[in-house]
Amino acid sequence: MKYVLFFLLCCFLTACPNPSPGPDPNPNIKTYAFRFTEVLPNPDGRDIGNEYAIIRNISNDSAALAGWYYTGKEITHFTFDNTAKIPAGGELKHGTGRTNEWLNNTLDTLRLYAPDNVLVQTITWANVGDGKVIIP
Ligand SMILES: [Ca+2]
Repeated sequence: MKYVLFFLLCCFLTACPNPSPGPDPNPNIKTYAFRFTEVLPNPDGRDIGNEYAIIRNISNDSAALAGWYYTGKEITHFTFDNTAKIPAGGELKHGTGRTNEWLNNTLDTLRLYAPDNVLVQTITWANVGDGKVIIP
């Protein structure tokens, strides 16, 4: 009986996963410069013209936003054509001048893609209250 228990214990220890953290599942994603850092889908008062998303250069170098794009429920595809470089840590407030509602209040998902079509970030919200800022 002791040998059976010892055998089972060895099998259990062998089958246990390694407790140390494994490699990042997608280490390349860290090399992409931009992320949404703040989204206001449902501003107080009128939504049109007041919704916004802030996109930040999180890298250590200036980077061009041109070619980056995002998708959402209300806007199927928007490509940034800003050719000016954004400095490291710099931000762009996007969307405040839009003439239509482009961020759904009840359920939406923004997906940010790099110019090489890699999905870099996904932000989802539901039933967001008036004036509530989403910080991913
Ligand atoms: Ca809205």
